[in-house]
Amino acid sequence: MRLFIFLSFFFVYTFAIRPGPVIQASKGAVWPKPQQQEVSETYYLIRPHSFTFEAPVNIGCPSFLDDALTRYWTIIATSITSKLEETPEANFWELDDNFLGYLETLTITLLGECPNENILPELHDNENYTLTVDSEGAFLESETIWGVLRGLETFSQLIYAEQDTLMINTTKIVDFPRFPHRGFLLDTSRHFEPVRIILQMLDAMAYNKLNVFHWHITDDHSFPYKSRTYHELSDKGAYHPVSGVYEQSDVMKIIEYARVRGIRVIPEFDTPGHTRSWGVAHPELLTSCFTDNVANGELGPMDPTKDTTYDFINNLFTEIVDVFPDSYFHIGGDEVEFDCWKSNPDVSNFMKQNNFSTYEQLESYFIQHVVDILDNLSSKYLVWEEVFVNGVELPNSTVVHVWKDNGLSTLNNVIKAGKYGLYSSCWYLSVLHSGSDWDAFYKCEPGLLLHTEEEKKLLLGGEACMWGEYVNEFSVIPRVWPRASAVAERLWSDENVVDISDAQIRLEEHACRMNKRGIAAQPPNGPGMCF
Ligand code: CP6
Repeated sequence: MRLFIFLSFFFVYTFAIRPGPVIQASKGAVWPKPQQQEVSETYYLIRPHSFTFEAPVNIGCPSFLDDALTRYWTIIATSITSKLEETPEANFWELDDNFLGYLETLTITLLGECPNENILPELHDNENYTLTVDSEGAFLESETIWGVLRGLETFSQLIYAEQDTLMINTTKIVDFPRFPHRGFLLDTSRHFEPVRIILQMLDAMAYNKLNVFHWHITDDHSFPYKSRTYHELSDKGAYHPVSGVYEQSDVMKIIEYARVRGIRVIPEFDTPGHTRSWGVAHPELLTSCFTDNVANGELGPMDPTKDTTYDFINNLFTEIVDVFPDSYFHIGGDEVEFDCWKSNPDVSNFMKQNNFSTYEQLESYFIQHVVDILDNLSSKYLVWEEVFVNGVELPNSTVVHVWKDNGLSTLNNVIKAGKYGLYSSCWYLSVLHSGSDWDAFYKCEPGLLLHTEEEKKLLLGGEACMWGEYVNEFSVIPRVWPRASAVAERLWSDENVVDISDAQIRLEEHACRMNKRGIAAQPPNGPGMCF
């Protein structure tokens, strides 16, 4: 009977005349595509409630692996509805030569040492893993807990629902990321995004093997970070002093939630431009703008001429480096508007005294101070491309974040100068095209101009950027997912993984999979339905 029902579904869906073409989803395909995978026709069934992980927890490894196993057990157990508690009738499946029986466990082996409980994810962590499902069972091996996390995600994606049971095909996967920095930027200044939205973003990032949350936390429009040192910044500069701020406890929660998923949190406090919100509580930080040599009441970028500006930044950044444990800090430096500086007579005098002939030199003078502050705090940093282009002296640990149109040549210059490069020019989630637009993100290749191995090593990866002007808590998740998944595959998978029609089928499944896990991803390919 079961066979009959199954075949009739198959017949109806495959051969019946349908009203219009629909992209069929794959089943149990992995997104982002693993570096190497062989799949065969033999399969196991899984009874989710008796399925177990056999893992290094037993030998006293960090409890966060334990938490990861609970998370993935829940994902697997809830990926299909109620009927599952009943044991599927074995008789039917046993008719099938490809049926290997029930998979009861995934055996996880941590090949390297079990790390300290408080270990943080870092740039250049080893995330490699191998995953084998064969007639002997299922086995996940990795040198590191980061690789175990990536392998668990892959394992959970291999399992698919068929009728009212869970299945997994035999397969052999050898996997590792192409790039070490696979980021997602979220702007929480143009619109405030509640903590629960950020936590969901981190879940979705883990489902896509993205490993850096770039938190563009402040900008012109609001200052939602509640500082211990200068709480007036958010008291006055946030949209709301209570409901529009991230408390210290919120920040801790986000960092920890990310950490146990193998995601770094890099804060950005953008200066000297994009700082209008700082000026609500501290107008003295910003440059007064003049009209016809009279102050007109408007404020521009930070005032680069005053020592007090740098003292303030030093105090605030000392706190930030303490609060955010990642060894990198994004110090911004983008889109500085010069009109206000040009209008201000004190700035003009300061430029004469220092023999600056261009405003780029003044901007560099400012950033050089910020860079010195970070060097003193032993923090490494990322900067937007302008900082490099303007010729600020930067140590080789600096990451230059390329964002402007035609960024490939800038990226090439960055790397030729021996600096690390990070790419975002083609990955603006705020830029919309009608219909399906993930393929443009997917087709973008950041490594085109790089040839030697040395050059390729300096390209750390990229980030999908969600600027916040036109998204709020109600729209940001479907705006980002699954469009950012296209970027995630470009950054994880081999550069030869460029087949759009293969990606389309897998992305269809992946978006549905995210939906099942509670992520409000939008449909990537037009008409269809998730099963
Ligand atoms: N905000 C900040 C922005 C942008 C940048 N920095 C931006 C610029 C151009 C586009 C999208 C976003 N909104 N702080 C540039 C890095 Cl198209």
